[in-house]
Amino acid sequence: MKTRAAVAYEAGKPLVIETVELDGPRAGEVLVEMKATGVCHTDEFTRSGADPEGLFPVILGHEGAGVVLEVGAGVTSLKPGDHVIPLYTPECRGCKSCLSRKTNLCTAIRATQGKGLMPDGSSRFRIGKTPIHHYMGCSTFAQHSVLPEIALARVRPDAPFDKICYIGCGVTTGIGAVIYTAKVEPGANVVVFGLGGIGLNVIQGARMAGADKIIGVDINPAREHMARHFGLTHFVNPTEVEGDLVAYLVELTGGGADYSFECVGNTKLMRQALECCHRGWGVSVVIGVAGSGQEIATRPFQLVTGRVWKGSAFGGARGRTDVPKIVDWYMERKIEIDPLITHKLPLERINEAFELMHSGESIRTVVEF
Ligand code: NAD
Ligand code: AHE
Ligand code: ZN
Repeated sequence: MKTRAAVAYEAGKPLVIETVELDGPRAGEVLVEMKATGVCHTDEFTRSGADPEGLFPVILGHEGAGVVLEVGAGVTSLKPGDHVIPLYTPECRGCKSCLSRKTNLCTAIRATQGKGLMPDGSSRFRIGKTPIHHYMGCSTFAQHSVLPEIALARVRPDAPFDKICYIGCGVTTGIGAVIYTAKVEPGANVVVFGLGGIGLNVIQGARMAGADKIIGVDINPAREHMARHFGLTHFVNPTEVEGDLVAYLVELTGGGADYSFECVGNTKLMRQALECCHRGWGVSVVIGVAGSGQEIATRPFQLVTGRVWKGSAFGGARGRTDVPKIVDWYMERKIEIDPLITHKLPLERINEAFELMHSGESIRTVVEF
């Protein structure tokens, strides 16, 4: 079949709207009609050329929601008409990682996914004879995409696509990092670096968990208002802090944060996030992804004295199990999404979403098909 997609031909260049050929679903695969997709900073990370795993040409996008049109042989858990959210972290429920119950990082198809291919080692997308890479197993910047059955969460049909697409990455990553990865407890003091599409969901998760102080650090002063709406108690603009930011945060938290979260992708901030944690028990969670060649550093003393450095991918959530629950939370008004979707665009204008991200005007832009 033919479908419309935004194709990234080269690192650092705008996406190009094209008609592409899409082959139907093979065994264990599902054809999805995408209804909406968010644009996450990770799409920009790869588009820009900073991603060491980046491949071109590619159809980016990993924050979608849509409807099943067709299923391949052997697919049992989904049928045409089902509403689904694509999962860049699949859940096969049979690999060593899924069975361990220690991680959400299913390894069933990670090797081919990282090469921009379906699990059988081929691509379903092409233009003429040129194959186009899949992205994070999702490629939601296309009106239709083919995904493995294990990479789709079935969700309730009354949930609006233009909001729940954000649960495909940002909402789950932010809230999940608080409740599944860090397991923040009531009364904890929390520091969040970066109050964008992820950090604001960390704030929302911290409030749900019953945190006491929820401190947000961002160089964009416009972020304070939205963050307060989601539960922020103290806003810190590092450009206005006299002296050392870490010392300032330790003082503000009465000895150090119980939990901190880095939601920018800046290795200097990752160090500050660790070092502002409380001696003896503070846990710092790295969420931001940093470009090729970048490394984190700290004095081993920081760890010897009891601070813990952790990472979180997709908020530690098990996609097929947890994503439908998070959709329920949204529908039951236990979590809020609507104010975070600051812009909506048609696919033809998707490049404007990256401009809005860079200028700091948008929190999330959603593209509707
Ligand atoms: P975003 O662009 O919406 O937000 C980034 C925020 O960081 C902005 O508010 C910006 O003003 C702020 N910022 C920039 N430089 C700063 C500085 N020096 N000090 C303080 N604040 C600063 O991005 P996002 O979509 O929220 O993504 C954040 C990061 O998380 C990115 O690196 C993204 O790739 C990553 N991410 C990781 C996962 C995961 O599973 N681990 C999932 C989604 C996104
Ligand atoms: N390709 C990058 C890794 C990027 C990364 O860490 N991605 C996160 C999701 S970001 C979503 O917005 C993730 O899930 N990582 C686990 C995994 O298996 O990729 C690089 O640096 O090589
Ligand atoms: Zn993302």
